[in-house]
Amino acid sequence: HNEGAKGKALKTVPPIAHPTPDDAFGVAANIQYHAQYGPHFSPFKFEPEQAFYATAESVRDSLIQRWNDTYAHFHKTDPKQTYYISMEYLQGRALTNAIGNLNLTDAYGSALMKLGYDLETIVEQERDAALGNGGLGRLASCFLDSMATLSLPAWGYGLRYKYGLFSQRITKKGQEEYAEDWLEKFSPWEIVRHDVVHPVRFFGEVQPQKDGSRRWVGGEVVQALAYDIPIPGYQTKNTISLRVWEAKVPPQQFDLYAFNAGDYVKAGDLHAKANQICAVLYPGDATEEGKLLRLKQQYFLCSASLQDIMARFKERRPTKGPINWSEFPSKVAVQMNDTHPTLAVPELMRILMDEEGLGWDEAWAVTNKTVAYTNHTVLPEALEKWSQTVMGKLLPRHMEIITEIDKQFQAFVRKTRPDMESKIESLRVLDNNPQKPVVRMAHLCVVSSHAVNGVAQLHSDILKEDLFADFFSLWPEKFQNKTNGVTPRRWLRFCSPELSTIITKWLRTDKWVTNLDLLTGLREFADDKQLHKEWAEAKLQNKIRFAQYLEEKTGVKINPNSMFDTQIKRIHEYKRQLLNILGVVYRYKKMKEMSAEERKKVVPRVVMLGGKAFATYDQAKRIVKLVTDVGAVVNNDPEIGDLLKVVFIPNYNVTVAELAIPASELSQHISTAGMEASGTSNMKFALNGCLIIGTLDGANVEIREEIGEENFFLFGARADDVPRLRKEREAGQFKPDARFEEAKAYIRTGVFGEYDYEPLLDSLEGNSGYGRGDYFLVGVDFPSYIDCQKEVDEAYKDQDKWVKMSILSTAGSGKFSSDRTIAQYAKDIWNIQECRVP
Ligand code: GPQ
Repeated sequence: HNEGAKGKALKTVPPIAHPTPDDAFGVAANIQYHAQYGPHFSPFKFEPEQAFYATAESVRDSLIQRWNDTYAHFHKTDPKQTYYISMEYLQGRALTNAIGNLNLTDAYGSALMKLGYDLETIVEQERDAALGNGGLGRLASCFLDSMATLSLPAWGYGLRYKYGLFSQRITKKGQEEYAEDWLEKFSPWEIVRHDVVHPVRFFGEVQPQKDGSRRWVGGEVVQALAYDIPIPGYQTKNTISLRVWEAKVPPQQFDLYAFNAGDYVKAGDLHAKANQICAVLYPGDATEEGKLLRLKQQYFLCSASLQDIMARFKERRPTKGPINWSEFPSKVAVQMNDTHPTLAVPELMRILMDEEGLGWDEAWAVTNKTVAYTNHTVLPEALEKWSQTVMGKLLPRHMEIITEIDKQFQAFVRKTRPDMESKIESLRVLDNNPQKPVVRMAHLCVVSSHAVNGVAQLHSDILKEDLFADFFSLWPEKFQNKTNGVTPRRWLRFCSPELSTIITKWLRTDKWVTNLDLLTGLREFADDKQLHKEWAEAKLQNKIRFAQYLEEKTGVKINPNSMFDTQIKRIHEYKRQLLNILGVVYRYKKMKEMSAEERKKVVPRVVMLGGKAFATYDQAKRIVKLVTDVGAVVNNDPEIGDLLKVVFIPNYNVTVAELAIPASELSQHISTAGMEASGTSNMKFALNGCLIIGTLDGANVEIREEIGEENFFLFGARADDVPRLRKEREAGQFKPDARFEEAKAYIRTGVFGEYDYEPLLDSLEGNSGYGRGDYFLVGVDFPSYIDCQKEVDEAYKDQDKWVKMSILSTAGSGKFSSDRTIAQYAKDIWNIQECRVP
């Protein structure tokens, strides 16, 4: 099944030479080879797109060689391995990162020159692999980069969605969604493994066996086919794999008789069903069909991945004698990225019991020592609950196992903690509410895992004190914190080469790329005039580049000498883009009321917002519409000119982030305190010397600690105060600030157009029909937000001070490397060690 497959092995002959950093001719020849002999395009054309594919295929040769060496080494040394299971990966583009990690950037740059191209043109041909929604998916991708760079024995498992996250177009109507066919031509990075296939069953029934065991039979069986995407580490030969599954049915299941009888639909029925599984990332789940499909996806991922893990484990055992399953947790760690892959738990139990013949207790001990769970949200609507009926139909054997876990959990509490009897109902894995009996996936995760972690200190504290407080009292030792991080390769070294060069020059080393704590060395030069000059120059270059991009995409011309103020993330009410735009509306109104003299003192600002709204999330879509409508008026107001611009950045994705973040000077992370589990773009902005205006939420708390409170623009209610403030708001005890009323009233006058904003504005009222009566406390935080924005303007007027704060932001960002996060997972949860290819 796997890299160490038994059977006839390839005889080794001396390997072909691969390009070295100083061999631009070799690289050029290799690119040319792929352009001429590749199976995808006409051989004598060399348009940019074709040049990209040939370049990527050439890079892939080097990756495959390293991949093979890495897995041969893992196979030989047989270390404990981590398997990161995630429904989402937001990989973005791969070319710059791959040649950067392989130290071949210059070689490819000059090779392409010889072939008549500059590297940038070629890089821009690549489509983003957007197999994720937002922070959770991007985190998984940063983690893979760090696991490879730290030379850890690890794999990522995911799904090969045909259509990734939709692409967004902004029209007069607001956001429109289009399918994102990232595989339209093909992806040059993936390698299909026709020899790695696992059967996955749906529906069917459970048959009791004579020996008392149980067996799941019948139903529909689809095949999971593996595709590997190589993940190169930085300055290590280690190249690991993101293995994504595609659903297939064997050709025998194509009903040729039905086809020849003219029933084409019936003939291809099973194929069509299989194709649905990996068709789209996050199918809309408003319908029962949508819900069922999402559950199928989750099980498909878990089952294929666990079978694969099992096969590898067995392959590495001695051939003689029975397998000692108690060894399994010393060879395998499974990390569940939120509750989406929870079915890994009953699937591992099923395989161990029904296929390998273990008893319940033995299987449970193995499972518990193997799996761990990361929670990424406390929002009640995001905590997955599956209908027991649907689960029982689709996965009858798993429903039995889940029911048994629920039963044993109750017995465990009664036995060990009789004082908690009254809590049992609310803690159970099954919620047997007769109206709608469901499985609580988060409870299943907590009960089954040996470790449960949050993604920032504040969030992990909330898990222990609030969301999972009773579980914490049962198993205090399970709960941990692992503050998120981001890869410094993609998010500084490669996205801002200008700033990177300066950092390397002043620190006199480039070791910060793998040891981000070294950035503290910049503090020593925070007042140095020469560094200030270089720093500001690099920022300006990045601003000019992004301004050109924006003008191309939106037609809005922005002045690179204005303050670049950015909020980019998924559009969600709790993230409070509405607070931002209401602040802009207030600013605009005040500017309209100023005399020409007063206006001269205004700090010119470009406020940019970007992000996708889930297709059926109406309030989020209205927010997008409001931003674009405000922009249309403000940007064309001759009285205002360059003093204020409001731009909606269309189709926000990883590639856009790589341009926007290095260009930003202020970024907004302004969620209602207690609601953003961590945030990760806050870390990317701080790392790039962008100042933050933010609430004490998620990782903002730790960022502020690290960079110094004097370098962070803080406002708003604290997480501890939120419940009380909500109660007061509900009880009508909240007195809105006049400025908040003024901003809302201004929109209601119709200056920004006739679109019906009432549902949005009404959600901010105390006793709202829409939303939950300003549940997100926009009105409560508005005055402190406006005051804080004034401080921002004042600080910006003193450019020396601003640049110093910017340098200190970067200097204090060392903690937020995903290398640090992954090292902590490896040590505290996975118990795995470095396994470096010699
Ligand atoms: N997050 Cl549960 C997502 O992006 N998607 C999800 O489905 C869930 C969480 C985010 C979370 O909102 C951010 O605060 C985190 O920084 C991010 O996960 C990574 O932990």
